[in-house]
Amino acid sequence: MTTDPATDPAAELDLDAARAAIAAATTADELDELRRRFLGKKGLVARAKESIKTLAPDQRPAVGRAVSTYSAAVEEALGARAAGLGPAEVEGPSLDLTLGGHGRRRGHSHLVTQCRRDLEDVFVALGYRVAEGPEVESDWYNFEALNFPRGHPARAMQDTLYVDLGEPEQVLLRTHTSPVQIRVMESQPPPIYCVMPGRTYRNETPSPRNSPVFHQIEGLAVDRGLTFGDLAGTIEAFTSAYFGQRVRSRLLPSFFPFTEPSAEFALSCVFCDGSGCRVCSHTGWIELGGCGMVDPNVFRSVGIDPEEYSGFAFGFGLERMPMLRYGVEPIKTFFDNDLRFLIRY
Ligand code: 2U9
Repeated sequence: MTTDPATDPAAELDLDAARAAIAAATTADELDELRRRFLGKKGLVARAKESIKTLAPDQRPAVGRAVSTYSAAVEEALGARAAGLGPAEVEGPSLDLTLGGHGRRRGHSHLVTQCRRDLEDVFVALGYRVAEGPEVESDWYNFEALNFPRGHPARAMQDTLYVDLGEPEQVLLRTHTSPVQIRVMESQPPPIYCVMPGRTYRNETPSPRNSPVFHQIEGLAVDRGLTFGDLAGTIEAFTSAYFGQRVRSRLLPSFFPFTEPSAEFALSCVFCDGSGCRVCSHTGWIELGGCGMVDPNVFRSVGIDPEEYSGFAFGFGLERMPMLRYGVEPIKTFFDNDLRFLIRY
């Protein structure tokens, strides 16, 4: 970057230098040290984020995006180098005859947690806040308030795990993070710009490609004058911040009870750059999640006037992001706790 370090906190983030240092690392310990230097609590990225607050508000989004892009690229370089070291070097020498005195390998966050934090950073740089809510929910927050009336066929698509508490089928494990959006809208007036990451549950038999527990992240924006164009631009912004500028996004019509109009969004294939390969079934696109304009019925259920405000929302499975970025598959890998996976990422 060529900007002035005195005025631009992203200016000292030199990606070429970071990549060179990572490429020169020959052991897992060296990589750990570099991860701390670049991405640690007191690392370069953390310091740059801290100083974004000192900038003029109109400068923050651009600098925030630059910091997120740098952080994603460093993360990718660290992952690629760890993969390049191979299991023997990552796990240390296969025959170690030294006695005593070994430091313990320091643990690190699970890949899902890393991804969640990376995405939170991307959205915070876009001006969003992060909200959380309970995993045990009521029928009202999980379905009714989201325009899924009793008996609505869309309820059957979300195989629900009910909790044996109170009235039958009134308490459940949330099937999506959308109930948090209802709670946020109930607790504060617009404007709202919020993301909701968290664990979700479906009544699925565990298999390599299906997990009854998975993670979602959803976003909600409610303000005067928001349009479908704002939604499309937001999807383009966060997908390119996470995957890099080469990745493009597209929307196709769909249906969800809580949004109208609704769309599915897809990324240009990160493996073949959109030219068509086995992973994208030769379409050039990989489907990621759903989105749409908040349905007026949803606004009415939380007391927001749909004549005055409009809003958009989007949601996708969190595991899909590192699956695409690092080629991790199947989804079961995230929940097996296999040390070879946990150490590598
Ligand atoms: C409110 C209003 C609108 C959030 C949305 C989707 C579409 C969606 C799934 C994709 C894959 C989750 O992980 S997944 O199963 N999500 O398709 N989510 S629109 O819309 C909302 C949410 C809350 C009040």
